[in-house]
Amino acid sequence: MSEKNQEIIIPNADEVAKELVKFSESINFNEEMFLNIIQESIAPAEEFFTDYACAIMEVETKFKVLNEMFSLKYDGNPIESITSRVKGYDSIIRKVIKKNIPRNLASIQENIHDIAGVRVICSFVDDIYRLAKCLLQQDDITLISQKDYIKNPKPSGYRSLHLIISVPIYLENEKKDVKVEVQLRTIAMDFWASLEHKLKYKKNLPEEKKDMLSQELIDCANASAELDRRMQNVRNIILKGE
Ligand code: 0O2
Repeated sequence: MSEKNQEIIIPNADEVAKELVKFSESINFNEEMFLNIIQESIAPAEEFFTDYACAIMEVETKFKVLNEMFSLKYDGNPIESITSRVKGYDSIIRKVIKKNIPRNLASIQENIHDIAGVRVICSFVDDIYRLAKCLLQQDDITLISQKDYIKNPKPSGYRSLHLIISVPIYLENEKKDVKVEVQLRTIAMDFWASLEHKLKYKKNLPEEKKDMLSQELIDCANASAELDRRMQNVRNIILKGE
């Protein structure tokens, strides 16, 4: 996912357009035929990605509003940072192949739920559940599925709360419901996940070293879960003493 406050990146259609220009020149297309191809193939793809970028804006705004509201009520911001991304063409294609789903935009929309991703980083575990509850009780949000990898961590040690939601976006003459994956995690969970992600994509490490690091990361995940629990306890005591 992108850095804090970075612009949402919509996968770029420039490369596809360049290939199309080359192709049209090689078979002597006229301008009108070329524009038709652009209209028929690139425009729907751009619209597809723009819908997800708009849905991200809606969800980010909802979290920013909740952050402001909580900071007034509880004297502190529950959200440390929000990062978002629209999945790139390459990862979408990899998922289409992995899931063996039909290769068209409608099927991708239906079957791939994390094309729009919003990651919300909190200091404390309690804030994760409080924010998720507030988001889900908003009447324009529909919960499609929820995976609680905090209560039930993955064997790798991965912890986060995942929500797949549907949010409406309002366009010129229509309303569309768009799916967004929201990942809520603490700073410690995020620190762990980014390091583990690096190990996953490290290709040139010998197998035994990978196994040793995976085990080390499981131990780190347990230590970071314990740290989250202790920090939450300290905070609870401070709040009670007020
Ligand atoms: P990226 O680049 O992070 O977007 P599916 O989403 O359909 O493939 P599933 O099982 O429903 O499958 O997804 P899951 O495992 O609930 O959540 C997928 C996302 O969670 C991943 O996205 C990661 O962001 C994160 N995640 C899940 N497990 C791990 C893990 O063990 N380590 C780390 N570091 N992250 C994890 P993607 O698609 O992998 O990519």
